[in-house]
Amino acid sequence: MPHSAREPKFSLPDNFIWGAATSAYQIEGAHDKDGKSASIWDVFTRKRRKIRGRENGTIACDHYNRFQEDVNLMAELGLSAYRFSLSWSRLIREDGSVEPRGFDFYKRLLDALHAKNIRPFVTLYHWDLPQYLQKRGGWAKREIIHEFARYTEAVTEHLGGLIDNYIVLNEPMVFLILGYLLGAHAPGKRSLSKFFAASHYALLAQAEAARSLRAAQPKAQIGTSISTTAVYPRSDSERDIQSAERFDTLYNTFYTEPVLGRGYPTAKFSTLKRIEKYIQEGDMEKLRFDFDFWGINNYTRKIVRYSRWVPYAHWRELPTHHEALTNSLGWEVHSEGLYDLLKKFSAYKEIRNLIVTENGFAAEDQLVAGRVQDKERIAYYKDYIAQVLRAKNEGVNVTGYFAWSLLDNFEWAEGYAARFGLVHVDYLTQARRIKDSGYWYRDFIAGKEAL
Ligand code: IFM
Repeated sequence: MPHSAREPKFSLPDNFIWGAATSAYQIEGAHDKDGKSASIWDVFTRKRRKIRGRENGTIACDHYNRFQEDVNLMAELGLSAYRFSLSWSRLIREDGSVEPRGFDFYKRLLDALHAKNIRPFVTLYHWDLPQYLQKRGGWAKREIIHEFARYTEAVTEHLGGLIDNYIVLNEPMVFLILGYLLGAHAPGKRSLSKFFAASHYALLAQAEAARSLRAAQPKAQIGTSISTTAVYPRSDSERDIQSAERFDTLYNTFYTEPVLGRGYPTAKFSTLKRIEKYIQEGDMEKLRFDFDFWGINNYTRKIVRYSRWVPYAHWRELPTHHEALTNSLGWEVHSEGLYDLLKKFSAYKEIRNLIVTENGFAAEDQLVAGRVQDKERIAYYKDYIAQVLRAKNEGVNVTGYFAWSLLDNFEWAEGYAARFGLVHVDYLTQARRIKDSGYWYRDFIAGKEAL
């Protein structure tokens, strides 16, 4: 797509944040450089039959060495913000001391972003726990609360002057269900008791870290990002409705309502009561935090029919429309779901502000004659962004949108085949090429492309 010299045709909401997102393990590579120790993903990807194509993030997009080129691409796209995560195992050594070379890397990245007027949104934890902490039980041990708080303090001490926007956790539901219950993600555990313990401790750690951020940087905006799925029952039958409610509870509200001071939502899903075993006196107060914003990550919806296994298992087999458009991972495209979710979460009186911190489309894109013509992704972005603006126009306090992802990257258990980037990465040469969707996003942000 040629560079557009056209004049803006319309104006977007004032001060709305238009960004793109990534995470450390998915793009950085340099898995053992400059004192970085192994994370649980470095270890998990070595296990057999866990990752499609036996791939891993050892090199990934080599962002560690190419971050300046990537920041230049962000500037070329006209992004006003960039969301990325810090690699804990780059920053804190096993003996608890800090690794200055790791902090230097993020300082250089943050400086490069500021030099281009791109606001950093920094995620503290996007799934890559240091392996030395996993050996001590990881999220399933209460001491993780203290470890996470110490790591957070080191971040504000060394990088705080360069960061105004924090996201504490990325998608607790995903790293806890897939990591501790289903064994599909690192650390590969399959245990109901570990899952409940880890869920409770992750929420306590989240609030403790958020309080430490607020104490160190009272003016910073502090948020956290949740994975969300719009859920609809397949019919009006009581059994379908109840299954959908259980699904909604586990996938949307289990990690939200307690933080808002409403307790664990066990009424609609009694199995969740098992978490009570891990609650100590004072915990329910401690895991509350009044976040400045809630990050909504959304890709798809689920239509749920009754099964006694919903939502524990068969989560991939839940029915979608046969004729529905899906991405290359089989996730149904349903932009109205994002609108419904923004309405749902904004209805909580304790939630002040929402930011869409991830949304995007996976495809097995091909680079043909130097160009990726990803029409389906452009259509996806148009539809989903229209729903975000619809919610905003109706009064929902949503103040930003981050496309997932800036770059094609390591899609966890799915390896590299599913590409989500606005920018294509050739993993053999590390050459970057802006896709048609990237040019579309650039022109849309500049007010030159309508939805
Ligand atoms: O790639 C992931 C990301 O790390 C977390 N949210 C969902 C994305 C797509 O699966």
